[in-house]
Amino acid sequence: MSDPISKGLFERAKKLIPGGVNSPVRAFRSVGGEPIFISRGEGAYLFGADGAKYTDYVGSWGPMILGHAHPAVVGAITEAAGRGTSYGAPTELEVRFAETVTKLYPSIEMMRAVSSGTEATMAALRAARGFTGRDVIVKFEGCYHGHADFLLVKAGSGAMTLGVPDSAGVPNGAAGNTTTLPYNDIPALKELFSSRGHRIAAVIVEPVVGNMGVVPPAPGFLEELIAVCAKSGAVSIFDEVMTGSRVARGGYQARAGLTPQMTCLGKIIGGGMPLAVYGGKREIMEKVAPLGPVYQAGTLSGNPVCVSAALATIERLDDALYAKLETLGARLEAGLAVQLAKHKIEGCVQRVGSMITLFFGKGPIRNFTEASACDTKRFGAWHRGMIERKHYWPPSQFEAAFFSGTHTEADIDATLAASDETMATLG
Ligand code: KE4
Repeated sequence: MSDPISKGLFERAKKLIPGGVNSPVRAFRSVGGEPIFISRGEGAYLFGADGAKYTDYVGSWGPMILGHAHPAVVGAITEAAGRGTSYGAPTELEVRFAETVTKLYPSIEMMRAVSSGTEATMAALRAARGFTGRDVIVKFEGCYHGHADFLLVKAGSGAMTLGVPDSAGVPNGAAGNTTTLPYNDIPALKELFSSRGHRIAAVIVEPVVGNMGVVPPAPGFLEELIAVCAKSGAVSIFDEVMTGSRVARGGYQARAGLTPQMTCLGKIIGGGMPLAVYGGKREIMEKVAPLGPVYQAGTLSGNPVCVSAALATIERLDDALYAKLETLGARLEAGLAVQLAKHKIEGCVQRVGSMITLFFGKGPIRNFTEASACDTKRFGAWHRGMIERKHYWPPSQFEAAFFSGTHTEADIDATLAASDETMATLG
């Protein structure tokens, strides 16, 4: 349950902000709780408005891989802000940022900075459509790529039909060129491309899904996706907004040795500031204005404060960090799996690096249909128990949890102890 101060703030917020929050998942609606209002973060911890200390596994939904308020990142922001927060003109910082990102992600030959993951995927798909001259885009059920109209689409009656809006306010026309397939379904992908590949502008995919909970790619799925795109002239787009520099310094593409034609980045790559990236093959990106006919723009794109935070973050993404995150992740994953067996609870734990999900459903979870079968009520009860014990887990069964380089084995063990106590109450 939330604290009296959060309750009071929530009542005030709900009067002026839809649901009292500036992004829906923060409202705790899917876990039957009320949001904790946070006053500050420090390393692995968040502090509620009432001063209560929580071990944090949301990490601002992924960006905080170095922990909250990292001194070097805060220092870089402060120093940059002192020189002015935005000029609306090119800077040396943006050149360094582009050189750093393209070195980290060699598949990105040319890139553009934007201010959110939504902007990055929206612009990448527009560039792909402009490059191919085609309209149809393909996404996968359970993957989320931001809230652009044509991405808020649920699967049509069959994979062969075009999408229908998955949100009010999205006109049929906007959804009509989006086809949705089941994630990890290679036959469905091949069938779609054999019949309609010539009309497909791009396929966008979370290379490891975080947005239905953590679902890794099946062996060969991403390789096949890249191959059918190359064969048909469609553009393969890895949405690495979440996985980028999370599962490996160079993202999942580095971890798996894959080369998509375009990549979208956000969260960590922006140092936890409103900074994201889209980019890829030079021949595609040269279609983007002012060089080419695909328009895309942004008042604050690449501003010096955000870029300074990003560079301070990226330069600290070293091998020791990822080795520590792997050790902590393996400890957390094993501990949770043992508890499910001990308490005879149907569930599974799925993890790639330092993104992890505890599913209350029979595993393995390979797609949205299987994720949707999970017991969200039981997840809600477990989540409330964790919040009561001051472990701030993402408030949705269909999200990934994250931890940082500032988390310790003692933090993980304390979280496991809280989970063990909570599972004992689930009945
Ligand atoms: P933003 O527009 O929220 O910066 O990024 C959209 C986006 C794009 N692609 C992927 C793979 C993403 O995970 C996201 C955003 N992730 C969610 C968490 N599942 C952000 C949290 C929120 O919506 O408040």
